[in-house]
Amino acid sequence: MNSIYLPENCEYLHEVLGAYSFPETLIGASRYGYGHINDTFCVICQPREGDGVRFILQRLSRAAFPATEQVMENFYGITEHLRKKIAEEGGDPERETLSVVRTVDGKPYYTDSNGGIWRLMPFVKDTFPCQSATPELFEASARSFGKFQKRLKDYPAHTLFETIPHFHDTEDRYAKFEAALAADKLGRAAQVQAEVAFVKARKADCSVALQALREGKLPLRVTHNDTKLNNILFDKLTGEGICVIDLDTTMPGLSINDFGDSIRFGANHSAEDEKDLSKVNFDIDLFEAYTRGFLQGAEGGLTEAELEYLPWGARLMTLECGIRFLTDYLDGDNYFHTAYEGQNLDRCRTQFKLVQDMEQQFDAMAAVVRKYA
Ligand code: ADP
Ligand code: GN1
Ligand code: MG
Repeated sequence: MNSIYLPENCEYLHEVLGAYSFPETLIGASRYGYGHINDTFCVICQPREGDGVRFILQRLSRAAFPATEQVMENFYGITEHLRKKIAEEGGDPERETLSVVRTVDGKPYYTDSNGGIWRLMPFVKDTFPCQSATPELFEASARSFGKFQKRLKDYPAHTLFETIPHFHDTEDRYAKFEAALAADKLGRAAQVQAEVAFVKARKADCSVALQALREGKLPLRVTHNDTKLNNILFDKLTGEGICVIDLDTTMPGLSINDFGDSIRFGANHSAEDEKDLSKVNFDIDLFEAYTRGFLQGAEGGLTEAELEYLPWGARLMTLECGIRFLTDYLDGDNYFHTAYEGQNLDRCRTQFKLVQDMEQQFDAMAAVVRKYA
C-alpha cells in the first residue's frame, strides 16, 4: 500500500485496509461520526475517473458486544430480510439498508492481529446524518423507525442472537447501578448523591414495562433498540429518513422502547452532555411530531396496550439511559466513549432533567398519543 492519510493513534487500521480491495487509489481514512460505541472511520478512494468513493469502516466495540461474530450474523440476516422487503416495495435496497464489503478472502468482516473485529460498508450515497432535528426531520426519522419495525414484523425472531444480554432490562440496569455504587471503584459516589437519590426514588418505575411484558400485555417484537436520531441517514434531496443504521442491537424487544429512545434523544433542543440544565427541556411539540410519524410508519401495527404504554417508553428509556451513564461514571467510564472526565455524569444529568419534565407532562403525552392512535 502506498502512503495514505490515516488518523494518529489508531493501531491496526493500516493492517485492516490491506485486507480489502479498493477501487483505484486509496487516499486514506479519518475518524467519523458521533457514535458512543464503535470506532468509526470514513475511507476515501479516488477512482481514475469520476468522483471519489467513500466507505464506512468500523471496529466493533468489545466492551459493548461480547460476541462480535453474532453481531455480524444478525446484521447479515436483518439486512437480507430488509433488502427483500425494500425491493418488493419498489425501493432501492442499495440506499435503504446497509450492506458489507467482503475482504479479499471473501469474509464479511476482518479480524485483526489483536482480535479486533472490523466491517467495511459502502457509504450510503447522497445522505446526511443529523445530531439535533427540526420538527420535520424528527418526524421523518419517526416514519423510518416505524417502518423499520413494520418491515421486520415477520422476521423469525428466534434466529436472532441477543447481542447484548439484558440490553433494555431496566431492572437489571438498576441492579448494575447498585453494584457499581457499592463498589465505588474510583471514589466518585460521594459527589453524585443527588443523582443516586434520584435513581433510588424511581426503583419501582424500572419494572413498569417489564411487568407489562411478563403479564402478556406488551408483545415481544423484533426491534432496533438504539433509535437515536443519528442512527438514521436522511436523503439529501427529500429530507426523508432513507436508511436505518447501527443495527447491532436489533433483537427481540419492545416497540415502546424504540419509540421511547428516539424521544429521549430527540424531543429536546440540547446536546446529550449539555452542562447548563436550564437549556435542557422536554419539548412536547417535538414529541407530537415524532408520535405522528412513528404511528404513520408503523401503519396501525401497534396494539392498544402498546399505544397506551408509549409515554412510559419515553420515560423509561430516558431514566434507563441516565442510569447507564451514571453507572459507567461510577465504574470508571469503560463503556461509553468519553471526550473528557465527567462527560458521563453530564450526560446522566441531562437525562434526569428530561425524566422530570416528562413526569410533569405525562398526561399531555398520553393525550398526544390518543390524538394519533
Ligand atoms: P455507533 O454504534 O458507534 O453509534 P454507528 O454505526 O451509528 O456507530 O456509526 C456512527 C456514525 O457513522 C453514524 O451516526 C453515521 O453518521 C455514520 N455511518 C455509519 N454507517 C454509515 C453508512 N453506511 N453510510 C454513511 N454513514 C454511516
Ligand atoms: C449508544 O451506539 P450509539 O452511540 O448509537 C448506546 C445506546 C445509548 C446511546 C446514548 C450499543 O448508542 O444504547 O442509548 O449510546 N448503544 C449501545 O447516547 O450501548
Ligand atoms: Mg450509532
